[in-house]
Amino acid sequence: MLDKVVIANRGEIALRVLRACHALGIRTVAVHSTADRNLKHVGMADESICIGPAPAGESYLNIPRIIAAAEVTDAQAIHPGYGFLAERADFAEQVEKSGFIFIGPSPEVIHLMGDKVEAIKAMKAAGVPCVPGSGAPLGDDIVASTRIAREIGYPVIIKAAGGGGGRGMRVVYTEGHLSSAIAMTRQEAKAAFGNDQVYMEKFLENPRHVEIQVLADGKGHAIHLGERDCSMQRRHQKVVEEAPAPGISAEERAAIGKVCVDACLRIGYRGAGTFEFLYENGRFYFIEMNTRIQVEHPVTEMITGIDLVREQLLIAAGEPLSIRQEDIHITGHAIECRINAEDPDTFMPSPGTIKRFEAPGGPGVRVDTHIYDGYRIPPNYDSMIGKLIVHGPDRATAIARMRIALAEMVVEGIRTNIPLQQRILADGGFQHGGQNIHYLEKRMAEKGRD
Ligand code: MV4
Repeated sequence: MLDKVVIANRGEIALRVLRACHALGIRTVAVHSTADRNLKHVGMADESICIGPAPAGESYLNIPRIIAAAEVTDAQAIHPGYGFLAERADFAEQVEKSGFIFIGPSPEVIHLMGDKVEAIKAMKAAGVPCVPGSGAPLGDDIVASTRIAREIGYPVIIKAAGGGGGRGMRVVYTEGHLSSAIAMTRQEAKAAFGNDQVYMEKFLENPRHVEIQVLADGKGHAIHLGERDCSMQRRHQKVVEEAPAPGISAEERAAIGKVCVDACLRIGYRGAGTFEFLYENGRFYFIEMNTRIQVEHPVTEMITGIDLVREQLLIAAGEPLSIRQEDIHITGHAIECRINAEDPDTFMPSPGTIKRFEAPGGPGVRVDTHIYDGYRIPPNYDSMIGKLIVHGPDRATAIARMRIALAEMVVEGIRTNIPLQQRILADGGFQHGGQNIHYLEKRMAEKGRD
């Protein structure tokens, strides 16, 4: 087993990783910026090291400082959490070259999934259903691109190979707009990602976002843990996630899950991972793979009883996966509401000092947060301050528990999106289930909002 892990992150996920380490008897090293000396996990870690000033570029993204922290503390491994360096192949490579274990897939696999065109090629070759598309970067020949778009059929979407997560995309409804859309997306992609490659897909107009969680040991064994529905989003930021996805049958789950497991084995995947799909008219279309633990992993943990961060640590320690697919049983329904320090109407960040925090409780309620009474939220980072997760025997019970938990939760001193979450949970369309990725923004655009 590992004996000491550097947690290269902050906030609730750093605390989540620390707890998983301590549960396995692994000592922890917290690395933090000067703005983060008072983070909850920093006080709980066996050791802590300040790695730089508040701006992430000089601290949480400072690769030499993080590797130096592992060296001076004689740690064996580095857990990247999500965001920051979690999907940087160059970071994973430098961690390994410095003699440490990167808790995640190999640098080669991270690199493969970072190039969306290469990722789609690899997945298609592994039998994963993808969106009809160019299957390759678009060339400079507009005649060739026009032919591809006609074959696919309008509308099409132009995406940056170096993008992902909603960055660098443009929808094209008619041939007259194709050439300029390609040129503009290419130009933006070059500026934003240093990679001007773009590709084309059929634009699915009303899909849901359904993703499959996998675990693989890199030794020939992989499993899936079912799906999550993350369609409740605003500007590519997920707001509410749930598992299982409403309306997905056990047969559909088993079939798409097996496809993902087989793909993991084919590409030599190791660790926790997520296959992102668009789901429309009963069909799954792969769009991207995430090579990290995700924010919304707790809903999967609640319905499977599997501790995903524990499994990440065991896999990184070289243990073969001890869970077989037959051991995975989905029980009940789980919902996660992201709690953000932001104005519930304008979405402007609302950093500041937490004057009072009361966590909700009761059966099936889980609170993943690093906030406490008197904690000051710095203005330098993401506005997510925690996650409220509930589990119940069925979806209606989970919704009822979430509404009570949101009502119980007290966060004073800053503004939060708790009122928005209350409105979503009270919404008839949400309660019906199975809404598409546009539902929340459309609903919010309607005046009255209830
Ligand atoms: C799409 C799409 C429709 N058709 N691709 C946005 C995030 C990135 N991961 C991919 N995204 C989309 N790709 C095709 N071919 C619609 C979206 C999309 C979206 C996807 C998931 C969750 C929210 C979204 C919001 C807007 C657009």
